[in-house]
Amino acid sequence: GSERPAERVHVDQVGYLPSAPKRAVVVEPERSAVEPERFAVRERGDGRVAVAGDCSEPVDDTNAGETVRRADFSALSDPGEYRVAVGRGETADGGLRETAAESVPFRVGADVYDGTLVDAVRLYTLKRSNTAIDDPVTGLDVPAGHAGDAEARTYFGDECRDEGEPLDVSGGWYDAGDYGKYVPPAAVTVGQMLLAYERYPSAFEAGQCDLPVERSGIERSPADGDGAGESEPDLPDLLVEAKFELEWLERMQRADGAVYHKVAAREWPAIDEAPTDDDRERFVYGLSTFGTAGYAAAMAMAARVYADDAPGFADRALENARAAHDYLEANPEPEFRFDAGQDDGSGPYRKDTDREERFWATAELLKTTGDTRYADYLEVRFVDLFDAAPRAPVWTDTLSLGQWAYLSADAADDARADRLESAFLDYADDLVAAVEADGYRCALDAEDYHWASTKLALSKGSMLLLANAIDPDERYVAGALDQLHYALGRTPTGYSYVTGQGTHPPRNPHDRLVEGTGANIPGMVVSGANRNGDDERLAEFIERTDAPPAKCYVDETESYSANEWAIDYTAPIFLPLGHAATMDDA
Ligand code: 9MR
Repeated sequence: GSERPAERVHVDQVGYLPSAPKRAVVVEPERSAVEPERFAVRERGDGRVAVAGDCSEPVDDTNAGETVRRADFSALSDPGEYRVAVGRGETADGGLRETAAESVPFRVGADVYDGTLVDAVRLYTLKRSNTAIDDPVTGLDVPAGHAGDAEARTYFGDECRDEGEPLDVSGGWYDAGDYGKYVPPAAVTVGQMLLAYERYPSAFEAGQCDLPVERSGIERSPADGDGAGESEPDLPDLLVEAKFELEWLERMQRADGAVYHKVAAREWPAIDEAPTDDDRERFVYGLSTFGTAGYAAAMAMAARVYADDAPGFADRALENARAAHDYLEANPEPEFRFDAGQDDGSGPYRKDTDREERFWATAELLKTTGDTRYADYLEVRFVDLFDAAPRAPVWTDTLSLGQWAYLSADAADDARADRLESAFLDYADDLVAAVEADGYRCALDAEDYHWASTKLALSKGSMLLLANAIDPDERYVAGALDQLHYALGRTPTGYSYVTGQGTHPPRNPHDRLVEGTGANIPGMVVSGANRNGDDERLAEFIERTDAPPAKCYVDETESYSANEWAIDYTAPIFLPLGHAATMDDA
């Protein structure tokens, strides 16, 4: 366990961009303390007052169960390190006569999130399965684990399904705090990475992260087909890492185009087992049309994104995507093939419908190829989804990734694309209103504080940046950055929900690689506040403290429903970080 932060003045604990709005959230004291009527932002070194003013009137924040004020210090644009103090009265230098509380230190600078971006990309490298890692930055030093992934068997009940030779499903990232590898979150994670790259290519460079691995990933033999052995010196690190996952994904595809569901063992490893301690046999389980569709979407995106720097790989990705889509066309009913016992030692990632994922797959293929057969498939099967209200993408629902792909495709029908653009703007306008009404400017409503709420806040923020690409509006950008500020520590709990970022990051993530090696791995977006208390430790905390939704969080290793990371939790941070990295460019 650990002490909970006692901060009363909440800031983005990493910091703010010079040109962006800057706000602190100030918790109103319950009784007879000094009222936080005014604020003063002081330089950390000499205490000089850089900017001061009045706090807003108090407002109730029901999600946090608090009354809060805001201190708006957007006028501050000089790079430096600061704290925000709040209190009463005014001194000659503009400071406070009585100080009630002060924030943790934070930075202002154009490069303020560069370290977060680097940590977020490197995190995936450190989570590579079947890969020896010796990382001078974090000290993580692990030999390759789970060697059996190179010849895994398909599994069904007590029997191994006879699908011919054992499969090589090596590579890819461990999903989360466990060592499973699952197709649906992999597809949406790669999708969000590639989307961030497509929107903000200049934010992601080759060599920016000093990846502690060969940039070409697991050695492929020429027999692996197009692109094997390609040298890609110019490939940005983000794309190097996404490619590593894509290469695993393609190993999960069957000859008929369908994609298996996951690679996992029949029981969970203990929380302190390093990868090499876990010698349980792992199997290839299940198969689904929703996972096959997500796969097709990610591969179709890869065919565009890698076309210049890794053309052989891009060609192969397109073939993979088309083959998956052919399977879907031949199998129009949703299928989730469940192998008996497949969830005994791994997460379910189950979804029995697949329309949102099919829509995404087909729209990406249309965008990449311009082939009218994909436009026809959408018209015939999914005409209703063109007019469905946009929703923040998550692994259970990729509708709006598909809507975005469609509206930005050259081959789109103009009238449909226009309607979709308006729908994105309507979504953004509503979300901005909700953000502005929330005490912490968090995009989550009361019901959203469920498992992986931090991810949802970032995903909602990402939607604002897509709207901003349609019709630039500084409220959209501010609202998106507000979700980054939330993830980085301007929260009701006082925690940053990203490991290694800020003064009060999660220090006890539910993570086998961390527990098994003792390493600190920065860049992990943890689940965060979860009012449903889906594990014993968190449930006990909620019961004992009667915590409001936004405070249902514990920084405890045991709490897998509040304090675990997963690949798809960090994924939606790349759009806001990409925007931030390019915002103060001349
Ligand atoms: O992120 C997943 C979340 O949306 C689900 O509600 C939850 C319960 O099914 O599972 C989460 O995913 C976990 C996965 O099943 C296994 N690896 C760890 C993932 C993060 O907790």
